Amino acid sequence: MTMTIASRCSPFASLLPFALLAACGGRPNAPAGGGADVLALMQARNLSEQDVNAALKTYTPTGRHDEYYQFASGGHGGNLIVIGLPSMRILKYVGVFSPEPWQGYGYGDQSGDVLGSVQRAGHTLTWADMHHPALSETGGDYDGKWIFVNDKANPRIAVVDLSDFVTKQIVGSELIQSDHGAAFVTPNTDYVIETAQYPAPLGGGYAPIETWNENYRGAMIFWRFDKQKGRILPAESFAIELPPYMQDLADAGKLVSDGWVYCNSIDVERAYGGNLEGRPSLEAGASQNDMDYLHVLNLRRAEAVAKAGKTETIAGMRVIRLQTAIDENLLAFVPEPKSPHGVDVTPDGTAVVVGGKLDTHTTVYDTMQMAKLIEQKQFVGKDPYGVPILDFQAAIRGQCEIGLGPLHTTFDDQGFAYTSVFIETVVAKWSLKDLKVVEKIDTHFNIGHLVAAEGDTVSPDGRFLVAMNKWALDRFAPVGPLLPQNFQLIDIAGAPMQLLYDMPLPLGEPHYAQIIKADKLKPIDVYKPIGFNPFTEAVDPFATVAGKERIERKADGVHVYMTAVRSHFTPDIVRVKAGDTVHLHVTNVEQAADATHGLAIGSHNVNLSLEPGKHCNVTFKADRAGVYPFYCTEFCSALHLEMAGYLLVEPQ
Ligand code: K7E
Ligand code: CUA
Repeated sequence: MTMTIASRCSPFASLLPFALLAACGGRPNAPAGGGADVLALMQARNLSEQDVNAALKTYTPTGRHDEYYQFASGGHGGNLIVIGLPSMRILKYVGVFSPEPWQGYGYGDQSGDVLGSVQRAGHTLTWADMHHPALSETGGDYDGKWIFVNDKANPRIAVVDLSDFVTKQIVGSELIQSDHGAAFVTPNTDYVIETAQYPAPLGGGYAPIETWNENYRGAMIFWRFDKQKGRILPAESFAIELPPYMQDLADAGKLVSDGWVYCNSIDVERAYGGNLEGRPSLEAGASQNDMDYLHVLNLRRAEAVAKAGKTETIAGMRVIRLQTAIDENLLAFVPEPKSPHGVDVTPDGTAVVVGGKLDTHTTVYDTMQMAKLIEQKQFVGKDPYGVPILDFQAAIRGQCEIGLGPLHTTFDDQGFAYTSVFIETVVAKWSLKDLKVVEKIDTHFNIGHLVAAEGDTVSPDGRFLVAMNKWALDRFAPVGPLLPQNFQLIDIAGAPMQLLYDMPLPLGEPHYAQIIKADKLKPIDVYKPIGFNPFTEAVDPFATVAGKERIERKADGVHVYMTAVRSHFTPDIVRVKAGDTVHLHVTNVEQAADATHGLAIGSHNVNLSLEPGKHCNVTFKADRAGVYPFYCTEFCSALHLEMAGYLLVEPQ
């Protein structure tokens, strides 16, 4: 029998969300079947009105695009995760600090040069501990052009180009041995900030840990970014030496506070562990004091000091020494409560919010007041290194009673701040006006970072917030002892906040993410003109034109000029001699969107992704005689399986 949706709806009408009621009322005679039998579905799947409401807010039908991109750090995976909001569908993993086979990233084309561009202590690095993505900004607002990410373990910064979602540059300095306060950009992306976390002798090298106070140091690097070139300019970058406290997160001032930089520190106790050597463990030693120091840096002045040459070059980096920073009045400290973590500048730039991990408050510092006190040199003391200290009470606007373990803060468009509260495992929404909590929502479980749509810009969007939870516990089907992290999408458009969606993140601890309006991005769909090399951003000198394919033996080896097109490689037989060095130059000569080919050569670790128009170069040694098939790794056409050939390595 056929029941109308209206008759099914009526007994539960009061339970139904608005959209369903509208459907019921609007189409009283809609036939059952398909998706019409909503109540039966709700009952069968044991879904509440709240569940259905959440589903309606996130479900994105086929062919419809998401309104926002979320760029999340891939944590240990060393790649960047691109997620659509509100659907929470993963759109891409971008290879950054780790090889990414699907993109051919790190497998021989020039991506290998990018991936391998920074070695540390003589080691090639194949992973990273990525923490904080930072979208490029113009006037304090995301401009959708680039995104920067850091590697905490092997201090590096990468530049990802959002025109093709490809990593174009990785830089790193031996000045520091770890980072955490990275990557953060200044409001016009003049600089990308990278701050060391664990003090060590500047520039590398050994010093006894007992000489921590004298020989160990922190530093903040300001990597100069050139928007024309889309590249960091190491030669124009500089650093500021800092005392051996563990500098934590940082943020750049904006609008009224543009030109200032704020950075937390932990371990002003200067504990360095030694729990088998008669000293307290690092963690116990580092949490003795009630206050650590918020670092306030005058970037404009630092820039001028660096320009005037008042620097010392250490490990190739121009460094403003600590004494110079003090003499030039470009660094001051303000006490901040117990083991601070997040430092987040408000959208209007007038305040900085700090969360103390062992505190129950967020502390709101007044940026203009601090600038005034520093300019007037109204200091109340000095640290052991002579850095001037501001009075805590004089520097703050107030504190908000949040709950136990506040970490990070993000903002909406209505004057509210949202703080992740780790120990209490909630998001606390509070008013920047009167510093009062208005609402809390549970997270599952133990939230780390959180991010609202464009929440760290001068013009947040509100609407959506994502809680990035460290623990997932029972939220997903069990997968063994190593659990994914849990991204929870929360609707913050109205009160109360509503949990919409749980998304497992199973490849590393993402830490931070940013959310940008989708229409700010204008990615290309093919490389133009044909033969374009994404890493040099020009037509490659070895680009191969259809009809000009050839194999040439030269002094440095055998050069193969190859094209790929549905559904063949030309040439499809490559003959070389054992011991030859082979230089393969492959151009995908297609311009149809999504007509991607791959090129894999067995036993030689050669794996290219050839998007339409793209050119790749790869060099490898054919050192062992044999017959090696090569083939296309993307199912590009009906005759994809036939898109293959042979590398014939003849004995000498
Ligand atoms: Cu995990 Cu920003 Cu590195 Cu906090 S950090 S949670
Ligand atoms: Cu080309 Cu499959």
